[in-house]
Amino acid sequence: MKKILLVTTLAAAGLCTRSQALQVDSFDNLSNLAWTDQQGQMSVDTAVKVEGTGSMRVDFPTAAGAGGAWWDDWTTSKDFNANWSSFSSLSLWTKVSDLAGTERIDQITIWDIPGHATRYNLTQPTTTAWTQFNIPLSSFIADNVAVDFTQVKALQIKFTTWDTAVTGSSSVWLDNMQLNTVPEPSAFALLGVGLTALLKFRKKQ
Ligand SMILES: [Ca+2]
Repeated sequence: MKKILLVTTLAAAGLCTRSQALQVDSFDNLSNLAWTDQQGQMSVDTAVKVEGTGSMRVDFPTAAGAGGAWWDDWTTSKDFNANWSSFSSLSLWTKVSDLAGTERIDQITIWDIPGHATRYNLTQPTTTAWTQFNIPLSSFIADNVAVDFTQVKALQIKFTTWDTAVTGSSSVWLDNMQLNTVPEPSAFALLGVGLTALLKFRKKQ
């Protein structure tokens, strides 16, 4: 009886944590990127990656100076589904070459078709290892009017901090950006909970 209970509970737990993801960009190539305000040097790194055949790498030259900002943009005509309303979070992997400077992914901005912006500021990294951020879409803060997630137009990523000097000779990597759904209990998971309750009831009898 205990074995049945354990198997049922494990099956329910496994199904409860299942979620779906839609890849926004693999960064195996840079064809989906429209790179503006470019001062860093962007390339595909086929050696340092967490997914597929490569990651996006941005190298910051010493001469970049202060006040620089680096952006790359997607548009709905290129890569991702404009309707994000069924997704709950945006995840990405990032890595920095060192912790001495401020070079990193600093801010992500989502724009809708009417032109409203909502932003999320990432925290300063504490490790040079690959780190995954999984950002709830509800954690993005709108500039003024709330963004309509049924008609997302563009995604912008700002590298390094605004109005802060670039220390130079640093690199930032970005890989495997995905949209994720909220894990929801499936019918099998609910069945598992029901069976568990039934087993407990029988045990009491
Ligand atoms: Ca990749």
